[in-house]
Amino acid sequence: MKIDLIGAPVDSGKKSKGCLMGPDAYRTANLARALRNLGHEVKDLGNLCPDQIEKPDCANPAVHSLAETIGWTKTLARVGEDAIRGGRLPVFMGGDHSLSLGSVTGVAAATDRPQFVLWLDAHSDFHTLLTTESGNLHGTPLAYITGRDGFDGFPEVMNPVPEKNVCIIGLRSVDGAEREFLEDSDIRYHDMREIDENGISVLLRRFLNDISEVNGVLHVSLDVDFLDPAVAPAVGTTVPGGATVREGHLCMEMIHDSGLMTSLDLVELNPFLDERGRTAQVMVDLAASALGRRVFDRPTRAYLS
Ligand code: 5AB
Ligand code: MN
Ligand code: MN
Ligand code: MN
Repeated sequence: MKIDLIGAPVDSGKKSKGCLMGPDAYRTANLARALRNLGHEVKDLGNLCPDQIEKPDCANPAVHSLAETIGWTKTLARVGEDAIRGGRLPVFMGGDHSLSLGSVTGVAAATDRPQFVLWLDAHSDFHTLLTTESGNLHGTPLAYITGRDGFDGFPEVMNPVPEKNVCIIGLRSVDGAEREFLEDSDIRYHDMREIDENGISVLLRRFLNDISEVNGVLHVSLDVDFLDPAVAPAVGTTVPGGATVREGHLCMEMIHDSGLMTSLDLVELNPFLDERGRTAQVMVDLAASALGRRVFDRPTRAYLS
């Protein structure tokens, strides 16, 4: 596989800073080497800069860094679209989760196959510019990419991802406005309790099966806070009770086996809050699992059937 590593040091999606160091932390943790060792052709495109745009008006005074975030959206959408059209798999090295406003709209614009999105996150990121109370735009990408109104000033979404093609796994912090809209949507969402009661593989397998049935393609957006803060402390928005390292790997291994993933976001890593690089390392290991790393060449289930 040809892989583009895209440095997206986006730090405009929330007030506390540090995610801009994310791409370099992934480089230091040898993401490129890990993927090359799996036989991939890997190119690091370096760190990108946001398009410069004029500050648009916004009805919600809480919203901040709007122009910068719109600038990033434009840049990343373009680069993501180019990668897909060129037959490469973009890995967006974040940067905070507002980068997905661009990464997902870009890749979705480039494909003729049905686009699906897997959102691994403690949060639903389903605010609009008008409903966000924090004003932090890293809490908005799922609403934008599914084509909801309330994003004045942002580029029009050409190929919105249908709600029924989105699956959120890992939820444990959802705001009132998000909950209302989610419950009213066709998005499928699974909170931590559902993971505990069913096992994460049951939930994910159902989604992956539905994607293969219609010959779809899958974008995976992995927020560090999907994982429990005990194993992934380098994030500003910690919520206890998250996924284990093994649950993370199981998702990634199943995603790899499915052959469906065409693009990946690694978001919300804040190296300033890390402990000796351990969160960066966990994220690199997870990316490697999604791209083919396994303990044995033959899945164990071959022996079980
Ligand atoms: B993340 C919150 N819902 O809107 C808000 O980390 C948190 O990308 C958003 O998932 C978290 O500020 C955004 C309270
Ligand atoms: Mn998120
Ligand atoms: Mn989150
Ligand atoms: Mn976060």
